[in-house]
Order: sequence, then C-alpha cells, then structure tokens
Amino acid sequence: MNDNERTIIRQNPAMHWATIFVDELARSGLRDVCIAPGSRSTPLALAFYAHPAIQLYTHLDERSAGFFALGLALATNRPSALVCTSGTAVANFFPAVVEANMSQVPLLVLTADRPHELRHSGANQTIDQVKIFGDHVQWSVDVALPEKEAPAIALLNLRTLAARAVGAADGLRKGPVHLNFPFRKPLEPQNVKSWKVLAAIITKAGAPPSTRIEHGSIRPLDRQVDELAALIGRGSQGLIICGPRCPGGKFPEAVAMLARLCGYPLFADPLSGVRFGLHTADAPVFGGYETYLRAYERFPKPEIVLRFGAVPVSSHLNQFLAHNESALQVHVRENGVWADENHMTGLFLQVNELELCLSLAKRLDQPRQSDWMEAWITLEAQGWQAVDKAIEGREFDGAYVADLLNLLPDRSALLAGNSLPVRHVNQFGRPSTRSLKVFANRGASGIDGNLSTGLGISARTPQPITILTGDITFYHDSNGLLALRHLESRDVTFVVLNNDGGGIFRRLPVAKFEPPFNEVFGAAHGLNLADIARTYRLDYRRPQSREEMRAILTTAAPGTQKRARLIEIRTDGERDNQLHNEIGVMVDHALADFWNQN
Ligand SMILES: Cc1ncc(C[n+]2csc(CCOP(=O)(O)OP(=O)(O)O)c2C)c(N)n1
Repeated sequence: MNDNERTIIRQNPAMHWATIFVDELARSGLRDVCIAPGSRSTPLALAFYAHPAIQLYTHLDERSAGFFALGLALATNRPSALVCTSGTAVANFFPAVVEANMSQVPLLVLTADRPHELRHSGANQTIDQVKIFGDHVQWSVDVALPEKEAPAIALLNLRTLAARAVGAADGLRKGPVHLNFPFRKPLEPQNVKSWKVLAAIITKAGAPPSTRIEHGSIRPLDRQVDELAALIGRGSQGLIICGPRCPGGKFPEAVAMLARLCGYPLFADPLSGVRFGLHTADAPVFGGYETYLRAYERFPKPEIVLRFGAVPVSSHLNQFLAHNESALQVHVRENGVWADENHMTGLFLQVNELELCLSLAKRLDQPRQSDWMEAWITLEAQGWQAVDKAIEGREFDGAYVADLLNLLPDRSALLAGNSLPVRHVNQFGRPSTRSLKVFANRGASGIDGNLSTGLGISARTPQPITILTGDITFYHDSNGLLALRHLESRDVTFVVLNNDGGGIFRRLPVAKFEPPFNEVFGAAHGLNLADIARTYRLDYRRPQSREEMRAILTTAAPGTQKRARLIEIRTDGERDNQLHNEIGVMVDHALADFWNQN
C-alpha cells in the first residue's frame, strides 16, 4: 500500500470499514443483498454496490424487503443480506426476522446506527437498536465504530465478524443474525476517485475467505440405528411423517425408499419437499390424510411414528398424532429444533436426516408387504376418489385450488399464502411425480410479506412461480409488488382467492357471534384488485368459473408471459365454508364401506 492509499483510508474511515466487511461477506459466499434507501447506511450501500460478486436489489419498503430477502434465502438455502438506515426502518425488518428464526432461514440483517454520542440524546431518527431483535436472532453484535487509525486487529475483527456472521446464519441451525453498525459522518467517500481507490485496494473478487467456517453433518451412532432397525424389523405398524422444511438434496428419495422398505405409509406435508417429485412414483407417499383423518378416532393406531421436519400443516394429522399415547414417536432433526406441539415425542434424535434414512435402509434390504400398508394404500386411493367426486362441478375456493394444483407445470414453484390457501394446498395437493417446489411462511404463519417472499424466491429460481393468497394477504403486502421490476425475465402468476375479508375465521366458533363477526373478524374491505393490478402493470384476469380459470392457466404456456399476471377469483366465503364442511361429510360417507370391512 502506498502513501496515497494510506491517506485515502484515513480520510474515509466509514467507507473503509464497510468495504472490508462487504468484501469478506462476498468471500464467505454471500451473493444477494436487499437495500432500502437511507442516509446512515450509505457506507454499506456503496460498498455493496461496488462489489462485483454481489447482486443488489433496491426496495422502498423495509417490511417487504425483509421478506424478499427471506425468499432469496429460501430459494438458495444460503444467507442473503438486508441493509437499512437507523430508526423505525430497522423495526420494519422485524416480521421477516421472526419468520426466518422460526423457519430456520439464514439471513444477515445489517442495520446502520448513530454513533454512541448520539444515542439516547434526542438525536433525529435515533432509536435503541442494540439487540432490538432480542431472542429472534441467533447472534447480535453492536459493531465497533470505524476509526481513522484503526489497529490491525480491528480490521481483522471486521473480517472474522463477516465470516462468523455468515457461519452463524448458515450453521447446523440456520437463522437470522443481526449486526448493528454505528457510523459517524462523513458517511460517503470524499469523492468518486477515493471511493474507487478504496474499492480497488480492498476488494479482491474471487479471493478465498480469510476465515473459512464449515460444519459437518451429525452421523447417527450405530446404537441409534440398531435401536430403530430393531423396532421396525419386529414387524411393527408404523408411519413416517415428513413435515414442512425437510432437508432437500437426496433426502426425499431416501425417505421414500425407507418408507417402502419399512412398509410404512409416508404422510408428506406439501411444504416438506417430499409430496411432489419423481421419487413418489414407486413409494407410498400420501397426501390425502387431511380429508380422511377427519375421523381420526376410527383409525388403527401405529406403534411407531418416525417424524422429520416441522409441525405438519394438517390439523387432522396433528390431532391423530396427539391421540396416539401408545406409539413411540421418534423425531429426527439435525438442527435440533423442537417441533411437537403435542409433546408426544419419545425420542428426539439430533442426527442428519439423510444419513439416518440411508443407514436404516441398509439394515432393511427387502420391501415389506403388510395388511397395515395395504389398508392405508386403499384409504389414500379411495380418499382421493371421494374428494374428486365431492368437488366435481362445484364452484368454491378449494376446488379452484385443486384445479390450480393439477395444472401447475412440472418444474415450477408455488408460494402458498397463509390462512386458507396453504390449508387448501395441503388438502387438495395430490402427490405427483411433477417436480413442484412448494413454499409458505409457516414459521410464524403471518399473512404479512407473503408476496415478497414469493418474489424473492422467484429472483433465484428460473422456474415459473405461482403466488396463491387470500385477498387480505394480497393487500397486506401489495407494496412488495414493486419488486417485480427486479424480475423482468421471470414468469410470475398471482392467484388471489378473494372472499372479501378473512374467510378462515368462518371456521371458528366465533363466526356465530354476529354482530360483531363480520365487522371485527370478516373485515370486508371492498377493495378493487384490478386497481392494484393497474398500479403495478399486472396482466389482470377475473375468471367467472373453474373452467375459465383452467383455460387461462393452460393457454399461456410457462415462460411466454411478458408481464406478471393476477388472476382474481371471487368467491363467497360463507358458501366456501359450507361446502368445505359438506365435503368432509361426503368423504366420510364414501369411506364408510372401508370402515365396515376393516
Ligand atoms: C401479520 C398477521 N396479522 C394477522 C394475522 C391473523 N390472520 C390470520 S388469517 C387472517 C385473514 C386472512 O385473510 P385472507 O388473506 O383474505 O385469507 P382467507 O382467510 O380468506 O383465506 C388474519 C388476519 C396473521 N396471521 N398475520
């Protein structure tokens, strides 16, 4: 480094700080950052902008930005970063941080702050940001203030801090990490030339990380595999349950094979990554249980339940699990996060899910046939037949979702909004060999940020994406639609089930309290979604029937759309709910023969 360079570093301490930190983030593998404009975050914004390895997405609304970043991380399974200025901007990241923590999604939250002398002083746009996210982040650091004559160790600390932040977000238990950066003015570089010099001396595109942080996987012990193999080998009646956010990679294939070898039905949540894909072709992967487990008291009890992933979306499956005191419930989860609201887990194994499946499969070399399995195969087949019959010719929200799911192209993605959409996807999403990636924010089940999460996924997924939500959920994050400007080459379809308010509340006992049900829970808003579509230049469609929606979905081939489209389906929430209940009863009747014979 020459004298001129040394002078530039001294004259630009904040910029120097931010550039080193961002360079090390990039060396540690960070590729995506979402930035919301603000003054105090200038050093970070400029450092990210100048880094050739980083893709930058500008957002105006921090709440939507947070969820967009969450979507990026969901799609890549790698951390993405968020940057904002000081003040309430930081607090607007909160919902996405909570969801990332609950769903174990890696996220780096980088907030700019005032220097210490301005904190608790009444200074403008200054709030207490230190550990603002409390226990909702895995790690939180109030970073040191940039110095003109920083000792070498302070600069080394910046680099290890970046590496450790990525490592902590992307560890065995993934999640959000918060780094709060105090910056003193001047925030911007002295001039463009000195900015360029700084970037050139610090940024080494493609350079290896100064500190590599890696982790291995937790191999199951022989004793643990022996114990499970002995239980299964005894001819026990068992179930395998894959909840949301199971591991990807080879896991779906391995767990499907394990189900076949054990002779256990595999109940695959739509968010598990196991319900859809080629591995379902020759394995007992089931998805109809939300319908037939309505009558869960009648079902034969399993002796062993092998669980993976988070708590399933299906309320009937959860009730079924809660009423199985005699079964040994084994939960396998390498990240160690508890996910059993019934507190029925008898054995929690913190080991790698794939390795456990493969080790178990080695001990069980022949697929097992049993009456137990045969009965479930019949039930699953008859359950779907009964559903088909029950929804035939009926116009209601669930039937539209069933059609949508049947028509999703192979290799496409779906973001299921919270409230009824994700429940419909659970009930009507029939296992299929199509490779469908289904996402939802089920960590905290907020109806906020759902559009932005889908758009963030789309930014890092070449496949077409469908974002299916209720009307309130759509309205709630309509600010997020602006992010479509980052996604010009992407194929995005919004499908909104518009029952003019919160349809899900009709399923609750409080629905009988009218008034005030409609005013306080249903909350009809009367918004015209066509106006929102116009604001964001969406291609707007409003089919009047299922047939018309199917025609819309089949005429535009995936990848041929120029603009994102919005398909609004107007439904009557009260009628939808009534039909939902009737279908349950119809399916029960249709399965009566099964119960009489078994
Ligand atoms: C951020 C947030 N606020 C409130 C809720 C409570 N909530 C759950 S469902 C729902 C209504 C959603 O309405 P809509 O998106 O139209 O879907 P529908 O219920 O009709 O399926 C509300 C307000 C929530 N989950 N998250």
